[in-house]
Amino acid sequence: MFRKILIANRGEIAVRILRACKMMGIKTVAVHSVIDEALMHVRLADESVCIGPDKAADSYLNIASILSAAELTGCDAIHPGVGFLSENEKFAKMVAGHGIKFIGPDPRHLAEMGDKILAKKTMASYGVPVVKGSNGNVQSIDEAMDIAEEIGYPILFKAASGGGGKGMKVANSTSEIESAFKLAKAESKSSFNDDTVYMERYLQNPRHIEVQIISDAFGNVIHLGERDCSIQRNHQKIIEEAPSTALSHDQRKVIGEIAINAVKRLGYVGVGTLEFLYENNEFFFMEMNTRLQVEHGVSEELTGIDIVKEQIRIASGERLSFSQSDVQFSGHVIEFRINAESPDTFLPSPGKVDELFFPGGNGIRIDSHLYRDYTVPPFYDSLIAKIIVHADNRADCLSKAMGALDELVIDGILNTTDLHKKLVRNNDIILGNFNIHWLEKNLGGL
Ligand code: MV4
Repeated sequence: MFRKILIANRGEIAVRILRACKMMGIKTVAVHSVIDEALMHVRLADESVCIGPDKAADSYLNIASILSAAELTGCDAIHPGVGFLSENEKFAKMVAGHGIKFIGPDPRHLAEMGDKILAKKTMASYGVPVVKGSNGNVQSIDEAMDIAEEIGYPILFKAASGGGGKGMKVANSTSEIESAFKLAKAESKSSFNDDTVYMERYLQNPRHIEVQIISDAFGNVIHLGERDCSIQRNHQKIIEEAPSTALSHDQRKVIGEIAINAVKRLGYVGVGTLEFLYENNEFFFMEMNTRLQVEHGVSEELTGIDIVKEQIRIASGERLSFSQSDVQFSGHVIEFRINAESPDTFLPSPGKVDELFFPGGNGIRIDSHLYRDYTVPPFYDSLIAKIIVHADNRADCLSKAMGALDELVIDGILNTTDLHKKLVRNNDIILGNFNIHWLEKNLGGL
């Protein structure tokens, strides 16, 4: 097992990783930007190193600086957390080149799944269902017209280097192809410095369903069920839950087996998530996230499995400590993301936390780096806490969440608690009647 892990991240996820390390008897090194000196996990870590100025590009994305910190403190592994360098092939390779273990998959899988066209082709070849489309990059407007005729409208242009919705443009008819194609290409170029785009049939009202998988280097692959992440705005997830109200027992089994088979065929080692769109009882593979995810705690509470601990064990060459038949799914879990944002406009609201009280009790988990008098800086992601609620069934989970959200006090900065208080009382949410567009369509009337 590793002796000392450098946590190349900040905020709540850095605290989460630090907790796993402490439990496993592994020493921790926190790295932080200048303004982040007083972060909770920096206080809790065995050692800390300032890696640069406040801008993420100069600190949390500064590969040379992070590698120096790891060398200086004698770390034998680096956990990249979520976002930042977690899916960066070059970083993973450089970490390995320094004789340090990157806690994540092989760089070749970061590259393969990072290229959305290649990821889709690979998954389709393994029998994973995908949306009908161009099967590769689209070069010209004429070609786009021909493909659209074949697959039918509406169609969607997507960026090959994309993810997070950037570079996506819908065309509802022949007349919209030219502008959609050009806009998608221009946006892809400016966002990813790559104007390669491809086409798919546009699914109009799908759910976002993702499957958590874990696999070791000995060919053992298990899934921890699905998470429904349909409640989102602007490609930012707001609520995640498991199990999804949209799936039957049989559909859950089918998608779990599809995910396991794909991961086995890939030869993928580590934790990961396969993202699907789900519409009219059909799954369509979208992307694979080759890292830990913010919402991993939902699956942890549902199954009792510590995903971060397993991730670290697997990276150090150990076997999965359980098999699929050991995985028990118990009750219902909903995660509420608390962001330092206005609950109405979603504009960031950095500043000092004047008063803080977190709810508690049976089945309430709080993952957060906040403390009273902490100042939320304006430079990074606005996630400040995750309230993860577990109960025997969905109705109890929602009523428990109402109580927990009413107990929660975060004063001094605007945050999304009030939005969640409305959501847990909303009829569509209570009935499970929603898709990926629900929140944006209903925000005005909440
Ligand atoms: C789609 C789609 C509809 N049809 N693909 C958005 C980001 C990227 N990961 C995939 N995305 C979508 N792909 C087809 N063929 C709709 C979306 C989409 C979306 C997907 C998941 C969660 C939220 C979303 C919000 C808008 C659009």
